[in-house]
Amino acid sequence: MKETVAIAHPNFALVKYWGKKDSNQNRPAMSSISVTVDSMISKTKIFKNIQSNHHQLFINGKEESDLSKILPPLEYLSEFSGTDEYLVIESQNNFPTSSGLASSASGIASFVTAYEAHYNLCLDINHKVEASMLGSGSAPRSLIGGFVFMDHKDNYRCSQILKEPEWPLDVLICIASKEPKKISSREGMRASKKTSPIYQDWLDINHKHIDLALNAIKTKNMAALENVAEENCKLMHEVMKTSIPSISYMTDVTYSCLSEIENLRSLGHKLLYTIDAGPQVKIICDPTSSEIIKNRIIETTDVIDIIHAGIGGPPEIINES
Ligand code: 2P0
Repeated sequence: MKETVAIAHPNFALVKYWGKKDSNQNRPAMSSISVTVDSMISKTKIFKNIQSNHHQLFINGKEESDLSKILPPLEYLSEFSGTDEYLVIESQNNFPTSSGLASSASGIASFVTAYEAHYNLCLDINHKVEASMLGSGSAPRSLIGGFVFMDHKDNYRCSQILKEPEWPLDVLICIASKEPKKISSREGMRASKKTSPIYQDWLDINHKHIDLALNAIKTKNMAALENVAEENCKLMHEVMKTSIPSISYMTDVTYSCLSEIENLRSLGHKLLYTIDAGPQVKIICDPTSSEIIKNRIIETTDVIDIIHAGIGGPPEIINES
């Protein structure tokens, strides 16, 4: 029986998406910019389900009862394949799932890539963006390697700002906890849009942050990228905090990483941090500083682990024999 396997990498936003324009179509209310990382992988295998007459999704070997993220992309793509086959979808992550490490983005991007190849569809990027976005608003960015811009003013067009080898930075993912998050991004975004008094300010500043980050990336200006990415990150977490109920994904371990980052900066290391919907701290730095930064964070904080990644590429089909 035909099986198709694809891999995709997570991406971390430097200008973030937090809030939807339209929940039904899962459309972000703002543009975003991200970096795709290489060592973290979602691997998704699909094949025809001959055992039952419904789709089945397994994540890390466990069958999921909630198919709400996978069915919308699947239904969208089945318009192109013209098939009403039921599928088994087996997805595995080599990193903690649902804990602020963008497993939805890489999981959905790997599924869309596998589906396209399984049915020989040759979709253009805009259709793959549309399919991925129906599953997760950050997933289209994982369809592309390097630094990626998702433009909400141009129908969510996703484009590459720099290819992965063009600015060879390292990404250190400091794992503060492997527990799944208690409030999903979806619930959190809903609460922020409805209740945060600074949600409108967050929307209003998006355009400025996008311009600053685009310019910083194109000119490979680490200091300028640090300023805009950290300001954007702090503002998103302030939007979360001022929501009702107040949302906080950070823990004491997160804060101790931030304090060590300031120490490292005062020693002259070039680095920036970002934090998403989870307690993990992602550090982007010059590769010459990676080992020192890693050792210092391990020595001075209670992080469980640090994943050492580089800038990643687009999804790939892999043959498993
Ligand atoms: C981002 N995050 O831009 C932001 C920053 C988390 C914080 O996109 O509801 O899993 O499936 O569209 O994409 C995480 O949210 O949410 C996210 P849905 P998603 O990376």
